[in-house]
Amino acid sequence: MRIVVLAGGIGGARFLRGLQRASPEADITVIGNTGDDIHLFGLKVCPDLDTVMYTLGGGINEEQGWGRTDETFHLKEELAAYGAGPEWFGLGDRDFATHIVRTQMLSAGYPLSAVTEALCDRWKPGVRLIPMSDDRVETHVAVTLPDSGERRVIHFQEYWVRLRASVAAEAVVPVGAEQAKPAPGVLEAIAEADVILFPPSNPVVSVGTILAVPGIREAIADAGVPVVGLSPIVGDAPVRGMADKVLAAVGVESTAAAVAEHYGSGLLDGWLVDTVDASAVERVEAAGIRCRAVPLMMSDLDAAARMAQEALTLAEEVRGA
Ligand code: FO1
Repeated sequence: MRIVVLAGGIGGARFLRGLQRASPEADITVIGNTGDDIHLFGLKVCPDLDTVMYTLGGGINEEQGWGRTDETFHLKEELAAYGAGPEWFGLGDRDFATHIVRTQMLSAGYPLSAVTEALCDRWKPGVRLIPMSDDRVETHVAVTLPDSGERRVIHFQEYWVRLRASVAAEAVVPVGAEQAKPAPGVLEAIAEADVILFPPSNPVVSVGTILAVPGIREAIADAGVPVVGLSPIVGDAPVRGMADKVLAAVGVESTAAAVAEHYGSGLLDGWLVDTVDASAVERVEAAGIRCRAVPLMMSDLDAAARMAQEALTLAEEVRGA
């Protein structure tokens, strides 16, 4: 079975580990979000691609869900000693190697998709990881700074890491998305998929950014195969991260049903909500999206595998409908 997954960071990566366990024979292509990318110290950092690559490749810092295991921060300390900022983004020594190799290859003219393939040769994640685009897309957030009251547009990473999403996101803009083209292999993977999954990633800055690349949303809507998503919101709050903050920016309430409606029945055929949101099933089905309430907390690999299996089961129900 060919499965295409639109993945963001931590939630998407953990779901993928469960999907591999649930469907070990499946041929999985991951379309990775690159809107979180940031250029630091002359290097291109791709947080969501690296989180998928490290998580499935066995190198992830498990508690954090990002960055490497057994990290040291000598480079970070030395850079800070020179006053070379920013200091708020925690790049570890092992992680720096990934960004150096990536930036070297990009500078030699390789597209991000080829670079990602080369990095995955080392990590062997067991999926094909393709960036949503080879073109530069960087999500920025409009905020009103708490101390000065000044309105600023800042990089997503500054909003998420430095400000801890502590202020309202007044607008979320994937800069460059309109001009971006799907990376080689993205549209082909969607066209050849037997099922397409939206994991519990951030519906605005992760899955939403991937869908903002012209051609991807249309390809999924026209794929003619079941598209099933899993709610990243459980009990009106995001399981992890700050999805509620950016959902507010796009006028979507932080509920499992509202996220399904946000994706829309033109895109989604099925939607899994957590058992605590069982009351949402009726509203989602009224929106023309088949809905089931199942446990959605990825407390461990077995739980993630059960969720993935539920999504595949719902996809078959939808296919047969
Ligand atoms: N998240 C943090 O909360 N603090 C950090 O210092 C931080 C550093 C970092 C370095 C590399 C990387 O790939 C990810 C990193 N992240 C950090 C996570 C990152 O902000 C998120 O993983 C995604 O951008 C959102 O999913």
